Amino acid sequence: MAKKAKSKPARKAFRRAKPAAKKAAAKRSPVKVVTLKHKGASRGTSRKNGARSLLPPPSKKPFGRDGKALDGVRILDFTHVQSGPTCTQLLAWFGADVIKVERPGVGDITRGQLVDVKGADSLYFTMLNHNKRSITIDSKHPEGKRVLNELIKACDVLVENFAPGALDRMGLTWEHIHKLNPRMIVASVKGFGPGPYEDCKVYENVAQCAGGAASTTGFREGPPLVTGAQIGDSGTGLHLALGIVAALYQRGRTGRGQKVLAAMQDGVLNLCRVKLRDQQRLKAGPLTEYSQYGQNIPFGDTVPRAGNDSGGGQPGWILKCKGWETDPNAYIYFITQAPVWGAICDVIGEPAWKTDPEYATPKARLPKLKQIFDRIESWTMTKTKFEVMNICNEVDIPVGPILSMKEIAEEPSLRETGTVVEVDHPVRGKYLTVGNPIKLSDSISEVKRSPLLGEHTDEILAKVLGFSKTEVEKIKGSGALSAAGKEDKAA
Ligand code: CAO
Repeated sequence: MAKKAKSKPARKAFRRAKPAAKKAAAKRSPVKVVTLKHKGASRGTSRKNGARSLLPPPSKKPFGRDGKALDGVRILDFTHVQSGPTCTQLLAWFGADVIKVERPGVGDITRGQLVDVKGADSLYFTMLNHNKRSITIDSKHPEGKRVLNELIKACDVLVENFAPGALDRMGLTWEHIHKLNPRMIVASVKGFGPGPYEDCKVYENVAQCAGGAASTTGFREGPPLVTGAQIGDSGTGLHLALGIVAALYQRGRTGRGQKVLAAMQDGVLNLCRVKLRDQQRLKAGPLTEYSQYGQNIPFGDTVPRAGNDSGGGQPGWILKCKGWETDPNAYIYFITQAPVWGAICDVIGEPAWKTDPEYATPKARLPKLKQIFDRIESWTMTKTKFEVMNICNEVDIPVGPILSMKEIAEEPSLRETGTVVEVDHPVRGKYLTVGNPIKLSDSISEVKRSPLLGEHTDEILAKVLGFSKTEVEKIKGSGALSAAGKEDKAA
């Protein structure tokens, strides 16, 4: 767990502590609270005309035509299921050469999960493994280990999300990897960080529950709920990707790799940060922006589920729109943002509320939010969600239509930005996927189909590792690249 910021006297005591005591304290927690120095005081940041002097002169090539952000970075991708593959897919979209190592015969378990087209890789797999190359290696076979060692020497980053201890059981300990390649960054997703649960296997919903999302999601009177957004898996993959890019940047200065850990519980909690904020605010009294406050329902000693209340200081709720009786998504999220309260009153036909002291101020409105949203809903129910969207946006009222996955898949603007992309696959044919959600103006992402199992085995052995034809045949003959250790005729 992160160490609490020290109070002043405690900080003084820490400074006075003997070096050995300091070392021991630092060992207990990897998190160090440091005092930031003034910019000018730090070394190695000499700047000329505001730019780092070590940088090359700005490229003259047009934006988007000078390679990709992570060109030259090679990733040994030992990931499976969702969390790890999300991370390496992002790195591949930014230009890294991602070599996915898969178990011979079966590959990533998701290739065969939730299958919709017989004989083809599932959408579960294809949508998480774009822009990668695939090589099959039995990591427990002696020849397989030899190939892996060569890959470790040839790559910059190893990414894995095996169950705790699995990488070590393969013989790929940090010490082993670091000895072979001191520049290697070893990045892992695990369910939990160091502590009582560190040895547990974890899937998405376990992380949502352990990270505080489930206890704060749903309606107060109902059970905890998990969300459809994969904040445990994809959310942690995103955190890990940032850690890797930061480690690569640091390596540019230090020349050495490091371990990067993103624990799913930590990632979810980071995304639930506002709820830990509210936990502490409870000491100061009820959480007035939660609708249970307006309903005179007392608060307990922990953050309650807030239904569709907005997380910030601007009250919001999901309201019915025209057609809600038959369309499960004919709803809109409506925010009664204080600066546009006047516009809201005009739109819903309650102009007197603009000056009525019972409604005119956010404070006066707080205890009446249910009644106010009921009145707004009586207006939204006369319009479709898109009509509400158009009318409200004209006058700057923040609202959001509840879009179904069908509507998102068909939305032309998402196609134009490359956020929703149609990809062609040699076995399954055309399918839709989510492209890179992060847009860089000088590193344009193209979405390339996911690899077939072992599709690039020969290419990687020969071109990346430099094995001769004879050596490749020898490795294949050993059975290290094929299922159940049998000789591999066609990897
Ligand atoms: N060759 C030989 N063996 C291989 C191999 C290869 N190429 N790739 C994997 N294996 C082996 C592993 O070495 C491991 O063997 P041991 O148990 O003998 O060490 C075995 O396959 C199973 O790996 P695993 O334990 O990681 O997989 P699992 O299906 O049992 O568990 C999961 C899956 C996700 C629960 C677990 O990997 C995990 O907790 N990962 C960390 C958290 C995480 O990322 N969760 C998100 C998953 S997405 O919802």
